[in-house]
Amino acid sequence: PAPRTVLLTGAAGGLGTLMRDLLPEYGYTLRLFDVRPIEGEPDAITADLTDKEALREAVRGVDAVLHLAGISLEAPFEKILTSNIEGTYNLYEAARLEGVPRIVFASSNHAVGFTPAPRAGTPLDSRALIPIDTPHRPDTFYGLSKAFGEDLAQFYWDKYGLESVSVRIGSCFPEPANVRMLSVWMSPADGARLFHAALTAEEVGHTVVYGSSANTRLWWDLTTARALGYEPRDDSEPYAEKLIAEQGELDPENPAHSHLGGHFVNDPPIWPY
Ligand code: NAI
Ligand code: 15L
Repeated sequence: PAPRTVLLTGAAGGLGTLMRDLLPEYGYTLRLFDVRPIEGEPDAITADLTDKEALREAVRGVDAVLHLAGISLEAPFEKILTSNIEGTYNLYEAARLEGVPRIVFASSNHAVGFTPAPRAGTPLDSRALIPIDTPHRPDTFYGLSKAFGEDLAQFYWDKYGLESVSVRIGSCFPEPANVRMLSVWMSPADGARLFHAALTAEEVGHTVVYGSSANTRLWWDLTTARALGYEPRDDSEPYAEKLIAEQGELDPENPAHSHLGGHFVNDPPIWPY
């Protein structure tokens, strides 16, 4: 049966706000969780992922969790450790203890960000799309935390039978903002379609999928996402002409253009100070 009540962590964030608008159309009742209060949502749970008691209470009785909370960009390792590594562990442990059967985990392209991007300009069907079983190649401490989250999801499935779908999201924003995003963009409407599929598909065990629309310039293989029942309807191509006119084509000599993770591969680590 389709899960009805879903705990949405990170509900105050960009993606959380988009999903608060879009997911109720699929029949879900959302329970909201974020460390930041959400205006107009008096019932939202305002708590940190470090608060194990709050998490136990938040997951109690839900049919599934859509776990979007965490630091969403590169940050000092200590912060990533607390919010993304320990925080995701705390969520999984709360879900196990409360018998929640499934978590949909917002992983990221940055778990595999150092993977070379398929050559731009090659026709779609002859392009070597990045396979889902490509090795982890994190491009940041942030990406490393997503690789950890995927392994944690696998572990909780193998050890405890708690199911997960890890979605390696590309760029989920209302519009693609640069030429790289033409290849990895996920429209918010397709994002809702994919999360719905991940929440409802039967017997997922731990499934890893890429999260994007059916872009003409797609870089990766959507087979495992489609196997969940996901049918993307959008394509970034209508944005291509304008973005390329403004920014130029991707430069194969620039590591930030020639790797999946974009500028994350070039950015220096952020050290504590
Ligand atoms: P965001 O930064 O706008 O939202 C993240 C939310 O998590 C924020 O509201 C923040 O307050 C909350 N949060 C952070 N640390 C927390 C903690 N310790 N306890 C409780 N709440 C905490 O990020 P966005 O764009 O909405 O992304 C959502 C998730 O999807 C993140 O996990 C991100 O890594 C992942 N993702 C997003 C992509 C995108 O294109 N938007 C691409 C790939 C992954
Ligand atoms: C991510 O993982 C980030 O959370 C998001 O803000 C974007 O930077 C996205 O990846 C991307 O690669 O475009």
